[in-house]
Formats: sequence, C-alpha cells, structure tokens
Amino acid sequence: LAVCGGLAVTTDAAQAAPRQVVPYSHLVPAPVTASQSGATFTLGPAARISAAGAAAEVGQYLASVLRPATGYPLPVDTRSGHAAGITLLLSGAGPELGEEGYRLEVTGNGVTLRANKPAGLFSGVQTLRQLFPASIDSGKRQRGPWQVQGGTISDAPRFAYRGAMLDVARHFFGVDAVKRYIDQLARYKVNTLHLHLTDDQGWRIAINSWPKLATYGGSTQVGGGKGGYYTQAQYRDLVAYAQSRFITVIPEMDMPGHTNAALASYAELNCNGVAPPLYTGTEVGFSSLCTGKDITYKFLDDVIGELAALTPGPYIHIGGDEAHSTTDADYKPFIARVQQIVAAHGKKALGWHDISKAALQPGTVGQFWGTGPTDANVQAAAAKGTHYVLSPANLAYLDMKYDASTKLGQNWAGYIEVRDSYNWNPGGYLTGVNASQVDGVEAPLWTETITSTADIDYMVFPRLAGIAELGWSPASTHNWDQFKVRLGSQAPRWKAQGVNYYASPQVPWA
Ligand code: TNX
Repeated sequence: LAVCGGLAVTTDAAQAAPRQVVPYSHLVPAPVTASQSGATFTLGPAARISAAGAAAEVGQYLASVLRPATGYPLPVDTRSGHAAGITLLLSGAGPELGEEGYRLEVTGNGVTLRANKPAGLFSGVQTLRQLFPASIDSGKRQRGPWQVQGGTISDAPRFAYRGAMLDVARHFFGVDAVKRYIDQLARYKVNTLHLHLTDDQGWRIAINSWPKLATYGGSTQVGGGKGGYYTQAQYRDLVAYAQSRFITVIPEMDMPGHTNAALASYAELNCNGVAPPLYTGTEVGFSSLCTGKDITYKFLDDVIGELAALTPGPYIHIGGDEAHSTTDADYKPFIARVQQIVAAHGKKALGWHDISKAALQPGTVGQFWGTGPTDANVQAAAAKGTHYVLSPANLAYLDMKYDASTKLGQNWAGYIEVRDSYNWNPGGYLTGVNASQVDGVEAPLWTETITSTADIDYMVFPRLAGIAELGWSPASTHNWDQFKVRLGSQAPRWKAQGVNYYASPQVPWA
C-alpha cells in the first residue's frame, strides 16, 4: 500500500517489511457504516492525544492502551483545541449516535473521534484499537509502523443491554481474574457484567449484617477447593474498575433455590431450623429458602439493601431459576415480595425467565435461558409488557461444549459451535415477544467445570465476540461468511494478549 496520507513516513516504516493496514471489514462488532479513503494515518513517536473536559478520562485510557506496544509517551492534552495525532471531542457527533455511538474520522493527518457522551468515545476507542496492527495488543514494546486505514466510521448499538455473566459461585475467581475479563469484554463493546455471586456451592460477597454467609458459606466450591469471597472494599473496586470501562455490574443473589451456601451458614433460614452441610457437587434444584418464615424476608431485605448500596446500576438480579424444591404456591408470592424489597432499595429486579410465572412489576426484566423460542409463561408476561434479555442456553451459553471433543464444559443444552452461537437473531427469537421488548443479549459462563483464567478464555473465545456482535451491530450486517473472516482476523490479537481461544475449524484463522 503506497498511500501514506501526506505524513512523512517514519524511519521505522521505511525499514519494516510492508504491512497491510487493517481494513474496516475486519472490525468486530461490525459498525453501522464505514467507508475507507485512500489515506493512511501513521501514529508516530511525537503524537499527542487531545481530550478536553469530560473526554479527558477516555483520552487517558486510550493513551494507556497504546503506550505499552508503541513505547511512545503519548501525552494527553486536556486543554481544548486540536493537537497532532488523536483528538477526542464531545461535540458535533449528531443525535442519532445516542449515548454510546461515535463517529471516527481518519485522515493522513490525524484521527478525530466524536461522540455525545464519554461512553461513546470509549466505544470508538475500542474500534480504533482494532484498526491498529494486532501487535498493538502486546504488553511489550513492538516494532511499528503504527498505521491506521483512512476513512469514516459512524456507529451506534442495536441493543442497550449487551452483557456477559460470570459464575463466581461454583468456582471462585478473584478480583484480578474479573478485571481481566472486564478488559476483554470492553474490547467488544459489552456494557454489562452480571456476577452470579451466590449459589449452592458458595457465597462470594461479604454481607456485614450476615457475616457467616461469606466466611462460612464462601469457604468452599465445586470439588471441595477453598473457595473465597470479595470483601465489600474489593467489590467496590471491581465495580469502579468496570465503570471506568463503561461496564455496569449487576450483582445476582440467586433465590429461592440455589441457596444451600446461605442455608448452611444460618440454621434459622431453614424451615426445620437445621443447617445442612456445605455442598461441593454439581446437582441443581435441591435447596430452597423457607418462603413462609418472616426471618427470610428480614434476611433478603438486609442482603438486597447491602447489594443495592454497592451498586450504581439500576438492576439487582434475583435469580429465580430452577426452584424445583419450592412449590408454585410458595414461589409466586415469594417473587412478588422480593420485587417489592428490590424496589424499596431503589432498584429494578432482573430474574431468570422462570420468574415469568409470578406476577411481575412494571420494570422487572426477565432473562431467557430456555432452549427453544416458545414458553407460555414468557408469552403471557410479554403480553403484559415484560421485557427480556436473551441468553438461550443452546445458543448463548459459554459453558456448553463446542463439540464432543471439548474437554471443558457441559452439553445438556447441546454443543455450540462458533457458527451456532452467532447464527440467530435476538430481536426476532422469542415467540410472542416484540423486538421492542428485547433489551439485549447476555452470554453466561457457568463454572462447574471452569477453574482457571485459561479455562475462561477457552470457553469465551471466540463465541463471546459473536454474541457481542449480535448485541451491537445492526441486523442488516448479519452474515456468517463475512463474520467468520472478521472473527479469524482477531486471532493475532488474542495471541498478542495471551488469550487461550478455541481454534474452531469453522473459522479461517489469520
Ligand atoms: C442451569 S441456566 C443453571 C445453572 C447451571 C447451568 C449449567 C440457569 C438459570 N441455571 O445453575 O450452572 O445450567 O449449564
């Protein structure tokens, strides 16, 4: 590629073997519109980043992700006015870009990123990162030149809710592992991290009013390992870290089932007043809170109160799934009361779609995890206005095996190859649920079989990139044959990041 956009080619560039710039057709998720020009921008050692006022924080973040591989100082100029290099502006973006959209212009002289809100600048920064050569993702200094294809991209999300869930209850993952996951999610414009904080096998967050939940209920995990829990200070740090990446954390306390860790910690929460032993197996559906006892609601008010105080986002996830040991007659009034408790603490309830059989308050959202598009309770709730987030287990579950040879994971919802996880339409999937009632998508990772960061990577990549694209990109861009090429182009990036991905035979890996 001969075009060097007017900028003097650096000595670096002259010496390095000619390298192709990343075409806009390699971006994941696909942008709404993108048109390439004949120019190329080269980020040089003297480049500056201009980001004034409310853009400054994203400017600092951009500098921090570009410095390790380039080795350039990339000073961030927080006074207004253009600087040579990269300019972030909170003006002139256009109302159609909403809160998370952005407009990126790359000429031979520089990069200009515009958005209405810092969240939009952050989305655009993720796009810009993917336009640099893959070696930009290395933590160590690499050889340039750091060229970016010229052109214009205008982009905004299809859905407001683009989520991933991590089950830290079955196996505990510490703060560093979760931060690493947050950084991976941010690259694909995922804006919600749902933490499954409690289950039969462990309670993972300190609750000051019920301290044994964490110290005893959190003391083991699947397989009998030592488990663990987040102190409230650690949890606050995680939430703030996510916020700095424009990701909202949704804490889940699963109930009335999936509660053995709590029941084991406090005998008085059991109907018979006897605490069961801690549980380290992988069965589901055997535990239930005692829905007829007053202390159960005092307990829930305390726990939800503390979770709400730790949560800047609008939602508390109340679980509600697989309550096989709770009768419908007990389950329905229980879910009604829990929604009131959540509302009393100023939050909205999100729950697995099993809650659809109970009366749902306006604003309560269901998370669909079924394996087929038709569910009578979901249809009935949707007819009354309930919105859904889509996580069909046979399409979006990241703990399902890719195929019969996958060592990790489960297969109760089937095998999910990369193409399967991408080839569906969240807006038109559920019978009786209008596209306008679909808030978005979420990819859950249950961790019965997942014990390390390398395991997380392997189940998450490449499927997460596809689900993220379903959440962000317009339905009109949906095309497996194009997507698989774009996805294949991510591999050198994952290698540079040290991400352990599944090299599916369906994808033409770069
Ligand atoms: C079902 S999906 C569960 C989880 C398990 C998962 C394993 C859902 C709402 N509940 O408790 O971890 O299957 O795939």
